[in-house]
Amino acid sequence: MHFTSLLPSAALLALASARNQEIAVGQNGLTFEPNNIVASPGDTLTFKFYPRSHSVVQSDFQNPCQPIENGFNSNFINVPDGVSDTVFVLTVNDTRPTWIYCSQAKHCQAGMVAVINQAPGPNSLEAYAAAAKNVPAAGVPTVVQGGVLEAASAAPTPGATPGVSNSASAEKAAFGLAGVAALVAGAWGF
Ligand SMILES: [Cu+2]
Repeated sequence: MHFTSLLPSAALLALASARNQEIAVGQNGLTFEPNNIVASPGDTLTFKFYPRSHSVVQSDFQNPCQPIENGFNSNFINVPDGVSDTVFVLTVNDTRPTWIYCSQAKHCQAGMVAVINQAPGPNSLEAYAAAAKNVPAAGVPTVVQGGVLEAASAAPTPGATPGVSNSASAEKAAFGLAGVAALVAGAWGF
């Protein structure tokens, strides 16, 4: 086997192992569930919104409840009841800790925060939430970026990309890879 032929295979393997996780936004009070998310590069996170109006905004540890430049932002998703028809899909592209808050009113101060890939040490989700309590006002970015707002019916399904065991699942896997590639192309920058 030529070395050059190994590279596409490795890339395909990495994509084929990508997983999607769903995060409920505001389903049971001012919460992200789960709020301590562990994800690998290539994985997707699908945020589902519950009443009445919440957002998913990227922050950093040092400045809780404040957006970072070029960070992801879903804007407010208004949901009268039930669950939103719109979801916000993020593609994880590295393993660095990534901080999330809801920019609505004082939700961030009340603990509506989350982390992707929390690292061991003092920069814990608890420490972020504690610091958030003292923030006078949350920052409210207005440009949707860093992720994709899409119909819930079109969003990735939870779990692993299907294995290639027959022609039907092969088609499904190919579709999944195309979807992941499209999401990777739209992934947020740091
Ligand atoms: Cu909220």
